[in-house]
Amino acid sequence: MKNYCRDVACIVPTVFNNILLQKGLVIKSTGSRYRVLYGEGKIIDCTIKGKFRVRELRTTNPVAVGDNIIFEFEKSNTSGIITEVLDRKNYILRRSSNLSKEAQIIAANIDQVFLMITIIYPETPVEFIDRFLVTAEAYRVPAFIIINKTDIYGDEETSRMTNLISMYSKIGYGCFRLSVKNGSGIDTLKEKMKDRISLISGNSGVGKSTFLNLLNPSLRLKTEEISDYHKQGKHVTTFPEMHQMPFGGFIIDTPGIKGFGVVDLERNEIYHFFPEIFRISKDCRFYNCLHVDEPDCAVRAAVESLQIDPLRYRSYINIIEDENRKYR
Ligand SMILES: Nc1nc2c(ncn2[C@@H]2O[C@H](COP(=O)(O)OP(=O)(O)O)[C@@H](O)[C@H]2O)c(=O)[nH]1
Ligand SMILES: [Mg+2]
Ligand SMILES: [Zn+2]
Repeated sequence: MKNYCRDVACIVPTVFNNILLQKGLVIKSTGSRYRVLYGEGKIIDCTIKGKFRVRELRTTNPVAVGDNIIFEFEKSNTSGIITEVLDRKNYILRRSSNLSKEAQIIAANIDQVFLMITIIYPETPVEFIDRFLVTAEAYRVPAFIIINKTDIYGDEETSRMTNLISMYSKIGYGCFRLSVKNGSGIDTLKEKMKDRISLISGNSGVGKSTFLNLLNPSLRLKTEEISDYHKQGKHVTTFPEMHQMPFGGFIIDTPGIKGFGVVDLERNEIYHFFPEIFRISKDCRFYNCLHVDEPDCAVRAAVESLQIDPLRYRSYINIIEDENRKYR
């Protein structure tokens, strides 16, 4: 039991105006109630008092998992009131709904994000991976790819996996092969996640819950959740949960959350979030080149010569076109 609010001295409570103020870490949120970890592994349920706002941002939830907060005990001492949210090092958002300008904070103070994918059962499209990576880049959170279910891959799937790993490693994204089923690759990931706050995402069915259960058997998360599937498309408000790991650190699970919308991603800066495209874009003739049909575009030349993978370029174009649609 250590390291759970790293920068915050959780252990030492302060007395201010005769009120005992305590620092804590939000590990679960249901929208109005928050589960807070404080002291040496103690847990208390809290509500909030006052208004907490993220500057220049309309959020539907003032407090999210991963937040470091200050709370005071209610008279009974069995529950608490959050009075302050400490500065966030980062946070990940999604739009509350397609039409809304309001955003939900999914989680705060994340050290790293992992996208779990599978080559088959289900197949994860490259564009889905790229949208995730773009979001991580926009938030400046280090991103990694976990390829699960390696136990069922034959020659063809293994070769597709190897190609993906080679494509993403070349760009600079760390990739991990995993079989939750036979345990291969698990120790490397434990080492990577130890003492950090990690967020895991991925399509339904890739094995996230099974993975978390293996890392922390006391979680007993439901696997093969059909309900997740039915939630897709509907805007059901789900709140992610932060799970404590016995080897140190936390993993945030995002059930029912399909994608993280980057609020107000500018169309002309999307290529900044494709590191290999961004690097080459410096050689384009026009400083404001979008790499679509401009003359003397270094990016398109690099796609022709396969220096940039055409699959990645296609993801880029599709994301741009989506943004175009929004502005029409
Ligand atoms: N063959 C194989 N099946 C797996 C592996 N990991 C998970 N599964 C299976 O994949 C299905 C979906 O797993 P689940 O953890 O519910 O996926 P989630 O939707 O991402 O949480 C379950 O039937 C798991 O038993 C693996 O490494 N190999
Ligand atoms: Mg699940
Ligand atoms: Zn260009």
